[in-house]
Amino acid sequence: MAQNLSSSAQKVQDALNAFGLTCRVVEMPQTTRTADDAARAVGCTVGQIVKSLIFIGKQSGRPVLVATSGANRVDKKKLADLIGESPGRADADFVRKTTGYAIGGVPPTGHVQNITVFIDEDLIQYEEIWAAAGTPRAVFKLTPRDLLKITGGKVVAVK
Ligand code: 5CA
Repeated sequence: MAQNLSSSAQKVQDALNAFGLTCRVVEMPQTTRTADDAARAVGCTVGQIVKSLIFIGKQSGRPVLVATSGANRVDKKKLADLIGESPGRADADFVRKTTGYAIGGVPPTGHVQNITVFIDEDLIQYEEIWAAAGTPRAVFKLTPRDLLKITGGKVVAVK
């Protein structure tokens, strides 16, 4: 049975549909705000959670999204080499303005503007991974191949 999704979660579902994926956004009774929360809620390992972390190019002011395994931290020096400038951590306002979603629910796709995406190579090993879907309770299950498709992201070493 399809759920009645909140409007932010529905936007993500619409984006997934537009890519031709059959993934279904689910809104959980429990919080999925952090990677640990999400892993607990869906019953997977924290490494299988896709953290959609927003950075800002310090010179250009451009947003960059790093789809990071929930088990990892992004090494800013490695990210700097990838984007050709120093990355800063985005604040909550910048995240909302560039993605259209609040921290804790930022999905890897379906943003209000086009955002360059890098994908943590550690996510590729899993058969199934889970990503946020617009709200701090909404998630969807996908494959690493799906993640590449919906982000156009480049798989990189960033931890
Ligand atoms: N729904 C979960 C799992 S999919 C989720 O969105 N996890 S997340 O890691 O992608 O988003 C939470 C991240 O937002 C935290 O790891 C943290 O890096 C970042 N964050 C939390 N609070 C702030 C803040 N005040 N300013 C900037 N970034 C923040």
